[in-house]
Amino acid sequence: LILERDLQAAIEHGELVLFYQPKVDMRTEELVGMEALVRWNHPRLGMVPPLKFISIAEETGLIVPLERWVLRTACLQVQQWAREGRPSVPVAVNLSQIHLMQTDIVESVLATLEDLKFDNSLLELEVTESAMMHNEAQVIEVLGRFKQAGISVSLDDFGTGYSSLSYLHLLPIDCLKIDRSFIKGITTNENSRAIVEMILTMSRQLGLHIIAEGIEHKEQVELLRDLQCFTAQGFYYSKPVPAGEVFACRKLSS
Ligand code: G
Ligand code: G
Ligand code: NA
Ligand code: MN
Repeated sequence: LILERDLQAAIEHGELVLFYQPKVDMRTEELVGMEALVRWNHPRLGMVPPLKFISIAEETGLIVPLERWVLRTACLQVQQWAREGRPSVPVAVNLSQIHLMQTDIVESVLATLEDLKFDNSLLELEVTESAMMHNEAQVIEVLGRFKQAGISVSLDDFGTGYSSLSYLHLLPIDCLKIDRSFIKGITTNENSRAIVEMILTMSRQLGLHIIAEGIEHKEQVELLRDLQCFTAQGFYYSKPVPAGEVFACRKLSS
């Protein structure tokens, strides 16, 4: 059982760590980005996955200091990779709805980037489709200010949030991440495939980039390439790995 005070202490005592999952160009197998995913390296329990503590963090408000730590740490890591001569690709961090709704969210993120002298164009924010549906007007305003500052925004888990397609074109976003539940059946299930094709057509019409999440098989890669979808994230290329292993992944060509 994870308690609020344990999590508070974990944030303060440096027990959180970031893993990174590559985003890959399926044509060239080049690394084109990565997503930072938090874990809790618990002294007794070992590596605790985020599903075990994100909801507690959200219920207690600890998600705000937690994600501030994630942002700062991911940016510092990108700068460290640059010093090591690694190709510079954007890093994505997840923003919980609770954090997104903080009145000073834009100022807070921009202050961190300024403090680190971080290149804004190397940051992506991932916001879930369900977070968008609350306080639509406020979300549009906040995301618009991020976009203005050169930070890109992706709609995560797309297709699971029952969002109204009629206002998708109003959202200041750059990219849709197709939820892995649709990718899972893409080569075996007519309906999954139809949904993915529909999302691809729509995203082209709206000028949005697309990432296919949860790619696990070569057949999925081949089908998606045929459908002109070229960016992927999934176990087929790499699971989320510690910072030291991202560029060691043999499957990737960069
Ligand atoms: O890494 P893994 O696949 O176990 O992640 C499980 C879930 O935890 C995913 O939905 C992921 O988006 C979420 N998650 C990981 N890091 C963060 C974070 O920093 N903030 C939020 N809100 N969710 C995160
Ligand atoms: O979109 P979200 O932030 O929820 O996604 C991150 C989560 O998805 C992480 O927990 C990661 O481990 C998981 N994930 C990433 N790629 C795959 C995959 O190919 N298959 C499955 N089952 N899970 C994946
Ligand atoms: Na995400
Ligand atoms: Mn997702």
